[in-house]
Amino acid sequence: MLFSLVSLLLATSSTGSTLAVSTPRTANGACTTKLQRRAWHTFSVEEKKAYVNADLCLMKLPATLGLNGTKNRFEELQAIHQVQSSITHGGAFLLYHRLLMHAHEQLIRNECGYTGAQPYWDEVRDAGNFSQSDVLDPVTGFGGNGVRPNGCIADGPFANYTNGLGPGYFLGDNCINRFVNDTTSLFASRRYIDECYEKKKFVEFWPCAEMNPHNGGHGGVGGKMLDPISSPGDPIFYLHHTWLDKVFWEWQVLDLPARLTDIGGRTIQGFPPGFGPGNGTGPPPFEWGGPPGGSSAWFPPPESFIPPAWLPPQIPQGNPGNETTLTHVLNMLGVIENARIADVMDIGGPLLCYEYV
Ligand SMILES: [Cu+2]
Repeated sequence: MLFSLVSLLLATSSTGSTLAVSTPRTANGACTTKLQRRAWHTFSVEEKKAYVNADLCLMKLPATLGLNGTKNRFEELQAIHQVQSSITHGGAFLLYHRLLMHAHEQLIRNECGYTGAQPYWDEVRDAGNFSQSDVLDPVTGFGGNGVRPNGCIADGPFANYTNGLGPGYFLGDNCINRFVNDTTSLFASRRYIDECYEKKKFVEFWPCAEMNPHNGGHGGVGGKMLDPISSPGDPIFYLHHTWLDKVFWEWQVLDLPARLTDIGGRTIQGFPPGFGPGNGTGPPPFEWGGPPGGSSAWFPPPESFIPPAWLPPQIPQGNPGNETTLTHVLNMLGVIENARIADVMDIGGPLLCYEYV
């Protein structure tokens, strides 16, 4: 599988932090005013415009951290994902992406004047019918399907954006491309989420969530979204992973407080035994091993998954062992402060301060 290639050796240097978290909270650290994260389809036209404009703003703000290939703040967020892909898709997967969504929310609020919360894509609502989703609306959404053969999007607010990262680990100008696949988007259906909610332990839940609910969203959009290394180059990534965070939080809520400390799984990328493409437990091997359903949908070329020489040395993970723990450090490369997994297990404080409505 492609991902076994990329999990060979990667990582990056640890850097300091540049942004303070500005969520209101009391002196003892409890959060008081929670940001209300809502579904995209409930946003008014004005709210949608404000959010899209905030992402366009990030794409214009100059990069400041010296991360390879980045020219703006939007790409600095993308670089966090690109250079750490092999160590952020194991047991830390859900927590790392939770913090990355928070980082995006902080940047658009602190640097681009956005006053709302990070929206999510209610993918169950659109499962099997991604092509008609509000998210892909060419006027009020993120633009529609791409145009073959390259799949570059040709309408919407991001049609003219030139992304500096990807495919895979490659650096260089490329478009945001999509190959929307309604059949693959069926893996975003409620039944697959309900299956995961049956799981009692985190070590069973996270691979279940990553398998169908997560991959259904990536594969249903296709193109850059299907790139396991540089997918945050499509702004839809943030709506998708905020949705997955909601799915994760709702599983946690089923058994609180126990699920505020339940963690585990391999520290490096890889499904545990019994999970994974090709063994009958999940969808076709898209994202992790090839195009959805073996269709002709674009998938990054295999050579783009070979870790390049410019990747910095291994990130200190806080727990160098094989098992993901609460002290595992989630490295944000200076875009926001690093956090430990223990800091992001609860979305209601003290570090994070939001709720899903
Ligand atoms: Cu993902």
